[in-house]
Amino acid sequence: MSKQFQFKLVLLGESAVGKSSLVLRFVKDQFDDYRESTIGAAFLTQTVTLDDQTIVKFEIWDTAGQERYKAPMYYRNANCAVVVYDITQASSLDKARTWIRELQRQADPSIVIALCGNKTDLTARRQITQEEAKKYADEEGLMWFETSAKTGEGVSEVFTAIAKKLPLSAPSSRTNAARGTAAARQGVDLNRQTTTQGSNEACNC
Ligand SMILES: Nc1nc2c(ncn2[C@@H]2O[C@H](COP(=O)(O)OP(=O)(O)O)[C@@H](O)[C@H]2O)c(=O)[nH]1
Ligand SMILES: [Mg+2]
Repeated sequence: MSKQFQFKLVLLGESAVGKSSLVLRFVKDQFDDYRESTIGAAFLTQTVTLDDQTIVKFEIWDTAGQERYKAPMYYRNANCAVVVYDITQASSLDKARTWIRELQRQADPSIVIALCGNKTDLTARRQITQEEAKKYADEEGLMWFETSAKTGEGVSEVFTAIAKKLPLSAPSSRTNAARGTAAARQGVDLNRQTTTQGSNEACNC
């Protein structure tokens, strides 16, 4: 019999770096060039099967820039965070560093943080080298990836690697299950406060 583990994941990063597009690619394997920007935050779920025995379910909170002051509600109790930058926008890595500093100070100390450089299909416009981003990630002890939500390159690898890094041992899985329940409750509250979509079935993000 397989075991399912549930974790809360939050996406953070400057506006337009491709957070919603990464989620759409991961959850529905789709990409939309002309998608509307996220209002409030969107909530989706997706599972990753690690092996016959182990399924990791992500509760994904996709945040939007306008909701900056509400961000702590989304990263509080998060088990993992994907901080996204756009490899064609140098300023977006600065913004990612700011998010990471905030997570390191304010989020759960055990949070797994992945830094993700998106839009690798736009190589001709690259402003952030792999070396620069990787060096920073190594210094801070972060996981580091590059992706293209447009082509799908590297996207599932981000979530699979995070799933493998999360603690799945018996004691911590109980903790995480408890956190999952708390996150679900928090989700209900957030739905009232924002224009959050309630589930991936209803989500147009
Ligand atoms: N070329 C390219 N465009 C992307 C990629 N990911 C997102 N975009 C585009 O970038 C814009 C912003 O994406 P969005 O997902 O809304 O960013 P968010 O504000 O961070 O959620 C949209 O026009 C997307 O189509 C990518 O990997 N490659
Ligand atoms: Mg968005």
